[in-house]
Amino acid sequence: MDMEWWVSQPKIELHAHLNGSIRDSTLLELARVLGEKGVLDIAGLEHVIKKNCRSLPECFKLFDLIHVLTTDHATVTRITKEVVEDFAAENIVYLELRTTPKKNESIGMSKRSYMDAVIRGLRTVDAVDVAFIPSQTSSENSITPVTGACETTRKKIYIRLLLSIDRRETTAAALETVQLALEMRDLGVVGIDLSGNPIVGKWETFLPALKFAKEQGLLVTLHCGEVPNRKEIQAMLDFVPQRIGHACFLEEEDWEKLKSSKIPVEICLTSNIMTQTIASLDDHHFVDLYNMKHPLVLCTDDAGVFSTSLSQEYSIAASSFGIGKWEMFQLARDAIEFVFADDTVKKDLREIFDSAERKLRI
Ligand code: 6MZ
Repeated sequence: MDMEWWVSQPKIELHAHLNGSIRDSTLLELARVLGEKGVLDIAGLEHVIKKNCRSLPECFKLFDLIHVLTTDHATVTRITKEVVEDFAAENIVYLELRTTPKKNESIGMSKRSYMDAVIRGLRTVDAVDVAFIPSQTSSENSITPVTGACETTRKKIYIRLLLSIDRRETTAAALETVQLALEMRDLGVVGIDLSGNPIVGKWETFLPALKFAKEQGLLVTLHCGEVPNRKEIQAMLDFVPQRIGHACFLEEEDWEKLKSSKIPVEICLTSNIMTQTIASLDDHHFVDLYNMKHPLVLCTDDAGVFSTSLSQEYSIAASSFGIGKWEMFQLARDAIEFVFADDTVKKDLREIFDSAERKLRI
């Protein structure tokens, strides 16, 4: 089956990091601008950005570099807009975009102003209808599509935001992010993610913030088992988050716990292979989870950093695991049940999939 097919089917993206999803061309442009200003030595930088396969530690070095390039308000707004346009262009109908609110006092950036820049980006997307991002004057939960482009070429995309806690952060910083998420609920923030370099930081540091988030009704997803860390994996599963990402290094007992808990897993095939977290697709836990009908959703993780797209992830899963068109369509549709948005959005998404099923004649 060709890529055109995977692009044409509606899809749901639940694990996408904003700064990992930036277009290569934008990153290179930003690097060149800083290079010309003498702020950055760009010798070899293009090679780093264009490199195709990097280990997990190399990835986190790259993220530090990306953050140097992107962490000012105007750039955050720009990349948000571009990332949403890119996802919408390949028929993602619901996107949960996650990002780590950042502070940079030297340029007057607070976690709140960083997030305001993200929201501005969402409001300026002009190729699509961004649904459910309330405008300043609208009341909570009102649907306010951002309009401006020609109706016939428009696609509709629902966006929700997750605020990420970086594993480098302190308990106080993590609590600040949760507090911010609560303040921004009216602006499409629905939950909290725990991410960052998995060999950095301790579970106990983040637990108070994650517990607080849960108590306040925010939904939580955790990067779980990206490296072998038995104690942490067990503690994460005992926390019973609403979803987990990756789940690569679970041992037998953890699998049992995961399977009986029915916690949905965000699967990022290319990311796992590129970072050498999983040796080959033949060894990927997708197969086992899929065969036993465990809730799972295919995601990109960092479409820019790993040069992939959600359509490509669908294509890879279908060809590597021998799954047919109809089954892949159902896999995408099943993800509606794991989104962090409310029932009205879920109902709308079901209708979108029903209508696509009729049109595509699967
Ligand atoms: C863990 C990851 C990640 O938040 O600046 N991030 N954390 N594992 C991964 N798998 C490879 N990919 C990305 O987006 C970039 C940040 O997301 C997290 C890292 O903290 C990275 O710095 P934002 O928008």
